[in-house]
Amino acid sequence: MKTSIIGYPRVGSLRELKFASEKYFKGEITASELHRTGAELRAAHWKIQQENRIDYIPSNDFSFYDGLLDTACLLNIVPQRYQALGLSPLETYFAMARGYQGEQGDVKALAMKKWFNTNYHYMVPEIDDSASIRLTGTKLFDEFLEAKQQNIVTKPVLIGAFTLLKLARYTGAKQAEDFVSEAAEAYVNVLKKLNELGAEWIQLDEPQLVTDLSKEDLVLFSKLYARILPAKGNVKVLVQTYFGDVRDGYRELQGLPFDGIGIDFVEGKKSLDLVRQYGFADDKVLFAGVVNGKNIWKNKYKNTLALIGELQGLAKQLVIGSSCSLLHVPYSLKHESKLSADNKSHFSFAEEKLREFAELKAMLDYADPYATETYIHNETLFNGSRYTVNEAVQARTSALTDADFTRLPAFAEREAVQKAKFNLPPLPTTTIGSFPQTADVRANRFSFKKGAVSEEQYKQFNFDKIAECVALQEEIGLDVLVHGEYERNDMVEYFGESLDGFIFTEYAWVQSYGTRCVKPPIVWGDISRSKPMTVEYSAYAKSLTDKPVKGMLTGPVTILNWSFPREDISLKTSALQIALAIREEVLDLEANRIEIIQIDEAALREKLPLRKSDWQAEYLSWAIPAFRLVHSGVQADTQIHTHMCYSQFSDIIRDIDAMDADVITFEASRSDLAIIDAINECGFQTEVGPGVYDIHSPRIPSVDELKQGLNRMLDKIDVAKLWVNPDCGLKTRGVNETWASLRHLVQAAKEVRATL
Ligand code: THG
Ligand code: ZN
Repeated sequence: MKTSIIGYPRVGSLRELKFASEKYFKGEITASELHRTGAELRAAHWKIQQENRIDYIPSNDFSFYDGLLDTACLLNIVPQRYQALGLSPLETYFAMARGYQGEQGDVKALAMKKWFNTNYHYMVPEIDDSASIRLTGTKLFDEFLEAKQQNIVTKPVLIGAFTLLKLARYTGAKQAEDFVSEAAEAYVNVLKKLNELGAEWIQLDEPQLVTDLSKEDLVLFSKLYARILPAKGNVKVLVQTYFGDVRDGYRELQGLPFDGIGIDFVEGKKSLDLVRQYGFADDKVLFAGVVNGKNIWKNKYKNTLALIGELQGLAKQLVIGSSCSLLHVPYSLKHESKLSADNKSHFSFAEEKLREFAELKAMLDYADPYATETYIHNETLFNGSRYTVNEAVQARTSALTDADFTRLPAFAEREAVQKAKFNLPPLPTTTIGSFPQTADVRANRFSFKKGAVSEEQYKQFNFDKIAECVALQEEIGLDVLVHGEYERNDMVEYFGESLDGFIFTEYAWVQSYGTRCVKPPIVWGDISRSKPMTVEYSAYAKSLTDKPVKGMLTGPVTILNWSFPREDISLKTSALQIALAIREEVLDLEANRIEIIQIDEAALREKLPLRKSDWQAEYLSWAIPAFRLVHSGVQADTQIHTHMCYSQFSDIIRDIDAMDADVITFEASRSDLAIIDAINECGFQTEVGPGVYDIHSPRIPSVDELKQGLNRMLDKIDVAKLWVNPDCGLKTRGVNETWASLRHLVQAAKEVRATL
């Protein structure tokens, strides 16, 4: 049995690429030193795949920032404003990724978006009417040759033409359809070049195929490949899909002259049925994703062998592989010194997944794989429950009734009570919660973790920061204050660390975008709260001011979405357990005079299923109630806020309103005023704070521009419902720009109020 990997993580097991890139950005190392780090990582990654006898080892899965950005650069999709900077190719690439401010000019970065249903972000290629899509780059070929020099004939990978054209943003009149011939020609030239270099296969990633496809989409796909595939020559073309099944395009895929089709049998609910029903062409290789590329749990060989057994009967040529790129899992367990042996025995990160392929391959060489020691050992791992059980928690989640999900009195009555109580001016001003995590804040946390400062010293430092932050917020005249979240690393890590049922790693980093990584907590058992998590800091902030102070919590859906979930119980059950734990925190905050409580659901939109038909049944039907469960126990005069980071939720606007928060703040400062129209049209009851400026940039917005923004919002939104705030937390911003921007924000609100 042959094995294939779709892609491997690239940041390095100790985040070597992140540190090298950041040094390069600061001018501390040269471009060639950065290239050397890249080459070392690639060599190490190829070698370990080779050691595990992987037959189809990918190349060009490496990236200095993002694979779709690499594809855009390979194919000359570089907007004029970046070309005009006159920088080197590497510098132009980073200008697109991160923006550029310097002697050559001042341009913003390309937009960034979530990669399908993952926590990874890609850079959105931008295509204007003057764009000329053609093969101009060499990265794909360079890395193929680099591996070849190391005696490894790789399978180069590239994002396919369909996914590229669908994910790009069109800034002129031309649309995807207008670029079919150019794009096809560019991929034809890629194939020609790979023929010259002696490549055996190319993997074209087409994850867009697992989304709901229209007739036009299928026409676009077929047109592109009808032009590209005749140029194959001696190179075999694998069209690789992942993150779901290809129910809308299965027959088109079978009908086109692809040599291999990659299908995900882990996340693809209908994948097996499709192959059973329509068969699989004898002249094509089925690259079957049978080992989960997103979870961190050991593969259960019993199930995988059964699946492989059935697939062998359905497809004449079969290769097994990961369900998606291993980019979405951490590197390796080898650096983890604090996890118990028992914990570790159940985990499989990228390196351990390679080992699983080596084992599957070895087992399948035996007439009876089920008699192998490898198999028997694997089975013992799944005997009995591995997870920590908390019967009280299970009893509480199963005893929930409708009343637990319903806050009373209803919104309109609460709104009146709260207006009378808080007596805030019209257009009240606030922030999303976090303030700059400056070097001293990080250093304090780091010293505490290392044991260099005591818990008292650690806390005192944070208290001093809070005092400074509250005083400044009062001085500039914000209406609803926050404590600043100096005690938190990542918001999900923070709550995970404070709750029972999660466990933590030291090095299990997963790339989120560019050089930025997250270290998701792992759900290891039933979740509960043994002690208050945020009350001390919020109560301290409240003791310093007469203004309302917002308590800051992360909601159950976001905590779960940004963790590695357990797989023996439903996501719904885990979400309800987390919701009950956060609910206790909400009630404790309320008991400690915190009258406004924000429960962030930053990631609610992100895990909305890729297919519309799954939205309600698989997700919203439990995600929205889980949020309601958190706050349904508070008094009418406690005000519940929530915050969402991705404002593309026009399509689920009613579900958002059904979260039944009192106020929602969200990102809206970019061109995205569509959401304001949606709010206007659906009779949204929740009060809203669409961000009036973009915190993802260091730019300080002027008072005039903020006033204009507010006035535009007032055209559509009732003044009694509108809040004034930045579009997200200020954690990644600098101190000076933060306070300058907030001063302008308060000033703008005051000037607009005066005109009401
Ligand atoms: N937390 C988690 N996931 C997220 C976000 C988050 N996904 C979406 C979005 N926010 C991603 N944004 C970021 C922003 C900053 C960082 C990571 C993801 C970041 N990471 C540090 C780094 O890579 O240097 C490491 C984190 C740390 O030092 O604690 O800055 O907010 N879970
Ligand atoms: Zn946000």
